[in-house]
Formats: sequence, C-alpha cells, structure tokens
Amino acid sequence: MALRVLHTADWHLGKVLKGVDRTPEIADALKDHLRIVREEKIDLVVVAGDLFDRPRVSAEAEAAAFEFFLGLRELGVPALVISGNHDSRPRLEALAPLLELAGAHVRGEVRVRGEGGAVRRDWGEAALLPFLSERRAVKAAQLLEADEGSWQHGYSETVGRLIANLTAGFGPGRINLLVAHLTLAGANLKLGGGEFSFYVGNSYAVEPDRLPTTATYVALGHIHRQQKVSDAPAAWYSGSLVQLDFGEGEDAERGVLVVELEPDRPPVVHPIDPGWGKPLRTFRLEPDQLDRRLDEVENWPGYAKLIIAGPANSALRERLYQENPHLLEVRFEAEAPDPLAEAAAEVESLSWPEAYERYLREVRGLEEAGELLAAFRELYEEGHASA
Ligand SMILES: [Mn+2]
Repeated sequence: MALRVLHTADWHLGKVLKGVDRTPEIADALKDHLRIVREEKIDLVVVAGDLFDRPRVSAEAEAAAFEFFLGLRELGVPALVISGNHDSRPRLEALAPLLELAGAHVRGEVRVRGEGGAVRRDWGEAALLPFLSERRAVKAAQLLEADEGSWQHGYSETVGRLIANLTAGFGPGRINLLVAHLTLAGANLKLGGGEFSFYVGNSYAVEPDRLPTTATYVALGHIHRQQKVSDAPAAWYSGSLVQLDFGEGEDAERGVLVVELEPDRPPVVHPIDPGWGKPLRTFRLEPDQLDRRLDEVENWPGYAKLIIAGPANSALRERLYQENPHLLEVRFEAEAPDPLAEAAAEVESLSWPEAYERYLREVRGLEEAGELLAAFRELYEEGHASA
C-alpha cells in the first residue's frame, strides 16, 4: 500500500514583521495547499508544528488555520498535527476534539506511546513528538523512568529515549511515520531571526542517530530552510511557507514536500516551492548612491530593508518611509554597531510584561508561568506608579 503525504510546517500564522501582518500571505499559501492536495492526490497531510507565531494570535490567523482544516475535510483528506515551540500547547490540545471532527488529529502536549503519543492507521503507525523544551524534558524523563530526580541525561538523550518509546511499535511491512518539531544536529541553521538562537544551540540539538532506522520517513518542523537532514531514515525539514524575516535568505529553499511512502522502501520526496508570499530583500547603499540607485528599492516587488553607510539622518529616514510604503526598515550603518540591535528591534514593540512572558516561554520553556508573571506585573506596575 502506497501513501502520498503532504509534509508542511512552520506556517507562523499571526507573524507581524515591522508592523506588517504577514497572515494574508500565509493564508494564501494555505489555500494553495488545498490545490496541491487535490492535484497531487494526497492521502495524508502532516503539519510538523509552528502553525501560529505566538500563543495568542488574531482572529484572522486562527480563521486561516480552521479554513484549511475544513477544506481538507471537504476533500476527505485526514491530517496529523503537532505543536511547535511557537504554538500554545494547551490551546492546541483544547482545539483537538473540534479539529478531530474535521479529520485532523492534533497533538499539543508530549505524550508517551500508550497515552496518545502514537496513532495506528490502516497504512501503519505514526509517532507524534511536539516540541519539548529543556525544562519539560526533565518531566518527560521522569515520566519515562517513573523515577524522580534522575535528570542526569542531556536533552538529546531524553528526546532520543522519548523517540524510542514512541516508535517502539514500528515494524516491517507497514508505513512508519515520525513527526517531530526539533533541531537535528548538523542541520543547516542559516535561518535568520525567525527562531531564537537558544533553540538552535547545541544543548537543544538532537543527534541524528536518535532517529529510528525503522521509520519510513521522518517529517520535521522547526528549521525554516527546507532540507534533507538524514538518509537512513529519510528525514526532512519542509521549511517555512513564506520568507518570514529579512534574516532568512531570499533564495533559501522553502515550501512544502510531497512524499511517496511505501512499506520497507525509501521514500520519494518532491520539493514544491510555488514562491508564496512577498520576497524580502536588504539593500545596502552609500549615501552618494541614493539618487542613482533608490529606484532599485522603489521598484522592488516585496518588502525592503535599507542600510545606508554613514551617520544617522532622521529627516532622510522619514522621507524614505513616506515615499516607500514597502520599505519596512531604514538603518544607518554608523548608528548600529551593537550586534544586539537587531534582536532589540524585534522585541521593542513589546511591553515589559509581554517581553518577560516571551522570555519565560521562549528561553525558560515555561508555559504556565501565571504566578511568576503576575508577580512581575505587580512589581512593574508598582515601579511605574512611583516613577
Ligand atoms: Mn518555526
């Protein structure tokens, strides 16, 4: 029995880049997914995490996801979905029973094999591994061992043991699919600012030999550049749908993968990149080139970032912004010697409590940090009242 799979991930619905909501571009890409599902006679859609850019997104962003799954239901095509580090795990779990009605099986929280971490289908078995933060990896290790305080293993080892648990039912003569949101060591991390560096550092990377050779195919999410990261078993990142950030190369591979699976055979993988979303390009100009070369920026069909050599000139900056609505950032080279400036620009739109919440979630891996957040908010408001 052959199975035709559409592997997609890292939608990041709700993404806002320098004040521009990218949701309509991503929603268009998802509508085009339905065309691909029809034309390619897809049997199963796999979504490997990061459906949303933040735990709370706009109604438009949620609507785009729901319309996609309802569209799949109309086509009679089921889906397997896991949460990524950007998704709200509890929220996806809460939506799971509703999405099940549309034929989409959603796993928000990490579960072991006997408790929903693996699902049986007529074609074989799928193991589902949502993103696991380091903090939660400690809990997962305890779950596996039923032995408290035995956290002496690294992240890679814990995820490896979890994968071994989830894929224990993989056997010959059937299709065995592993779906995971993680960083595989050795992957090409040239992905820009879309992911925090904490997640691509070594402590969060999983060694490729943790992937079971019994897997027919491993569908990965997390890294936004489309790439094959393992031959045996075959493991791919499908990449993001659109160029989400100026740091993500304009020419980097992205899109979706159509994967033909058969038991006991290597998969056949077809990359598909219809060129979704607007391209992002960074232009670098000398001040004396502005008159001559500004039309390159003006005629650019996507979003542009302009770096001008020399000292800051706020009048020029204002004029450029007003004349070029698709120009999202103007920076003068002499004003940005700080390597942290980029990251700071990312978060400067957030309030302090929002930034702290993001830190707790992204860096510390705390999702239910209600008490800490409340305490922070109280202190913050006190400080501000007296200031
Ligand atoms: Mn992502």
